[in-house]
Amino acid sequence: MSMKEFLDQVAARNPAQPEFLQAVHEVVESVWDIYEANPRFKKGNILARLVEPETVFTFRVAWVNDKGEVEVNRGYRIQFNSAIGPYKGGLRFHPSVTLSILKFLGFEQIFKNSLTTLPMGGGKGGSDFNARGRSDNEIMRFCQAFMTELCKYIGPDTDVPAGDIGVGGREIGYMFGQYKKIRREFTGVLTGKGQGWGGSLMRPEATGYGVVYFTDAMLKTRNEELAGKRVAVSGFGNVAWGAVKKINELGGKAITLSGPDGYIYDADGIKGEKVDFMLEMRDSNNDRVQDYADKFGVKFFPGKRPWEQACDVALPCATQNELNEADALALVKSGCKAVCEGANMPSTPEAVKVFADAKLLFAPGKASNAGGVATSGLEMSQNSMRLSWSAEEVDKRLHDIMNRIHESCVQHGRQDKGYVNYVKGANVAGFLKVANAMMDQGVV
Ligand code: NDP
Ligand code: 2IT
Repeated sequence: MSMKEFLDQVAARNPAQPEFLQAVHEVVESVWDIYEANPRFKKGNILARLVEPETVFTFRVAWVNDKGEVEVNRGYRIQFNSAIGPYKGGLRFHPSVTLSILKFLGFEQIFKNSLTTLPMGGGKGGSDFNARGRSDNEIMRFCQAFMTELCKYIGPDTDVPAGDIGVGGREIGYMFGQYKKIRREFTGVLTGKGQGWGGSLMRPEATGYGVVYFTDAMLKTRNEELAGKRVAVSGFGNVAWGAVKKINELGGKAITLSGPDGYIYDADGIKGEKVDFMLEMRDSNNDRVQDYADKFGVKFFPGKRPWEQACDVALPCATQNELNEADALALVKSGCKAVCEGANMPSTPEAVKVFADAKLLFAPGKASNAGGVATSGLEMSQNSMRLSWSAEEVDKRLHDIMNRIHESCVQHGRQDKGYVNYVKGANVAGFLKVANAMMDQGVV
């Protein structure tokens, strides 16, 4: 069977799942030559097994809002692959959530988790719940209703969810409380917990810090560093916040943030109290980045994306497909040297091609944003040992893991004249470990 035939078959089996098919295409294109060259993998029909989730749960989430009305949302948990460890991956609460989006995220998570070097399988879940304008009580009741069903399928050695868009420390707290009440056990069943009750220090910062460590490692391959660089950041949530903090620490300057309403440009750099204000914006459930412009008197560009600003480095940290071909061309034209994905699949396939053709440094999210789930893995270790490490200890491990992921990408993605194709490198390195584990475990 040719690669095209294989991909056509996957498309036919998964109609109306464009994001999932996009993620599958990228991985299959990267690993097809290795698959073809390895009769063992072909005999085991590894790729066909990999694209089929082990289990998919969907469930009704019914709850009562503050007006006394009954609302109904749909909940999901995709348990994609457990070849190298218990399912692990975040929960996303956003009105755009569909089965396709969660399957793409769960599929990406398999290879990302493999790259971290920690024993975690791939999973993802969430709901089409819209947090905009909700009271704290409504969020609590929704989280409780969601966990009342989810708690049947997860456990510290089975499946360990965490946060993603719309799910942060507050939501994890409400869900953990409900899990504990129903299951009568205090275990590390969720990560991203509060620091007084089993959460790891540095988990909130970890994804953004990891993205910046990875960016710095990429720049060093070309004898450059982050210090002194102008960095365009998108999003204003958890990942963007951690990235901006670390950009400042390494001497770079973060110049943009974005939301569904547009983007802000801050020529002085987003630093000091402005970084703390990002947390306020995120917790306000307001969905606006314009508040930043109003408060600090900087320019706001409604309905636009930050990629039109000249920058040295771009970190897309909001959501999937937020950077298209035209954006990529604009970045290349303005002299951008590195694009490092903080979000999952923020660049469209056409944008990725522009970056590859221009041979600029481009890191796919499954490698560069793996610091979040890696630190979740460190939280699981601390929970199992019933002790907690210092912030320095966790940060050091995170930094080491990001450097090792970078090395794996270089090892498997090195091409002509020293150019490193990080997409290929990440996919091949992530795939090999999982495929070999699946072969060892037989046809299951
Ligand atoms: P947050 O909820 O903290 O922030 C997400 C940001 O993206 C918000 O600014 C949000 O605005 C915006 N956003 C979400 N959906 C859309 C949309 N459809 N159009 C435009 N903007 C949108 O989430 P995180 O920072 O945790 O996640 C950001 C990205 O990073 C996601 O792709 C996530 O999968 C990825 N990621 C997260 C990790 C983590 O540890 N949290 C780890 C690795 C990757 P709003 O919600 O107001 O629309
Ligand atoms: O996309 C991701 O890697 C996450 N949202 C983090 C998952 C986790 O289990 O910490």
